[in-house]
Amino acid sequence: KLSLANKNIAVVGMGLTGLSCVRFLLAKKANVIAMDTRNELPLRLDIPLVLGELNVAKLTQADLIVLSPGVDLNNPAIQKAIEAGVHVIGDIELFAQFNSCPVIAITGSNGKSTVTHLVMEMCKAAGKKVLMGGNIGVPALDLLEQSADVIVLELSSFQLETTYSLRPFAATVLNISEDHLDRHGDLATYQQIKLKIYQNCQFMVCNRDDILSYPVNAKVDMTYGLSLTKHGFSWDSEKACILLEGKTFLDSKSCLLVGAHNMLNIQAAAALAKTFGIDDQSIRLGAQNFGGLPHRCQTVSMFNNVRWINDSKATNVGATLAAIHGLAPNFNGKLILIAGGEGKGADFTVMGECLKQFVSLLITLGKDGDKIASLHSNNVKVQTIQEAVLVAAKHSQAGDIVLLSPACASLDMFVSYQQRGDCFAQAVQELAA
Ligand code: UMA
Ligand code: ADP
Repeated sequence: KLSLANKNIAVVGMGLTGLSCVRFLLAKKANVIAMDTRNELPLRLDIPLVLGELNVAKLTQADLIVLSPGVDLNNPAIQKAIEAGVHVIGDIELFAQFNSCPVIAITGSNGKSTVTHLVMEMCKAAGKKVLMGGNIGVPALDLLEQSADVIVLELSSFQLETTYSLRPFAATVLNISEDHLDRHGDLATYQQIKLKIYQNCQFMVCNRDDILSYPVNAKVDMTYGLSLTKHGFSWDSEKACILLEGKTFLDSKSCLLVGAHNMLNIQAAAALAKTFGIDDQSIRLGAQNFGGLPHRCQTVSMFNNVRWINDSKATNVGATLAAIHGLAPNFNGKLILIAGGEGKGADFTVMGECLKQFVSLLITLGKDGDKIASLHSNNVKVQTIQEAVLVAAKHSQAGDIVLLSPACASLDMFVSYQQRGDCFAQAVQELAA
């Protein structure tokens, strides 16, 4: 266990994570210095604070650096401190060092938040005291203040990159497709970071149909996937049922979640809950009671008898492909897609075929919108979400779907994906009023 008392610890990044680290470290009697690359902070801190460009000398003087997930580990100042022998960790490593409650850990390029919620619902249905946190919004260290039967953690690649001693009770990598390559450089590096979640975990729960996320030379305890098999959880697309060991486990018609990707999410959550000893009935109840999270393939209006869907959380290509494949097979109208934003260095060409096959009209916006527009002959380029909604309204008729699923981050035009989704929903409402 790390000894923290009287140690000089630099916490870099004063967002949700950094502030939770400061609180935790002060309670452990460490000497904390806060750093942030912004020039001013919107809050007051009662500890030494260094603002602006990261200061190599100050970082090198520290006994330990605790890095926020939003700060690049490859930042030259951080790298110089590492070369000088300073250990760099993240908040999840601190959490792991001090936590004694069983952890169910979830990562993947897409579906993390949905699966994290599902696991929580399943454990709750079985009467367990559950805490949920990590990348989902509640910093993991804040969870240590309460007691629980189980902690469900959503972990990002940024968090796993600086984590070394987490020993999850059960863990899964849901899937791996390109994301955050602007930070991690290439897909192989991103993949290796995601697979770190399986290190020292007791039960490995894996997606047997996703080659990149399936660990090599490892003892996998339970699998899930959309392929039909007699092992683990699987999916019978004809009966639209989730199977366990080849037998009907859950009829999708009894669930509020829709789309093949969500049936996979339910399977993953069920497998994780099962390894933790949650009974089948509670697993079913948890799955059936969960209606999904806002901004994830959420119908926000039926204006003009058109289904307006907010999938603003689709911040990478994989999520947008899942949304289109999840919607298109069951419907006969036109699919109008609104996409574009900050592309994070992604290769959009892998979407080309899917766009040509299923999308009637493509409306693009944002920094990398043009790259997506070039993949579809029937495209309109716009400047704002409001304009996109107007164009979509003009070209849609009863029975169609208008889908905001940007395949990009929102930060070039909005403060968050939530603001982008809200802006879309509001623009549709204003049009309908
Ligand atoms: N900062 C710097 N220098 C930088 C970058 C950021 O000083 O180069 C500072 C900013 O000025 C700001 C602070 O760091 O003061 C922000 O810290 P942060 O970006 O690490 O964000 P937090 O507020 O700590 O939130 C983080 C996660 N954010 C990121 O990973 C970018 C949140 O996930 C998470 O909910 C929270 O910790 C609690 O664990 C959000 C996210 O977008 C939802 N995650 C990415 C994703 O899901 O794709 C990975
Ligand atoms: P994350 O927390 O990993 O970002 P979310 O559950 O918030 O995942 O969903 C993010 C986006 O990914 C949404 O657009 C959603 O429709 C899509 N999605 C959800 N589950 C999956 C999955 N299993 N595979 C691909 N896309 C998915």
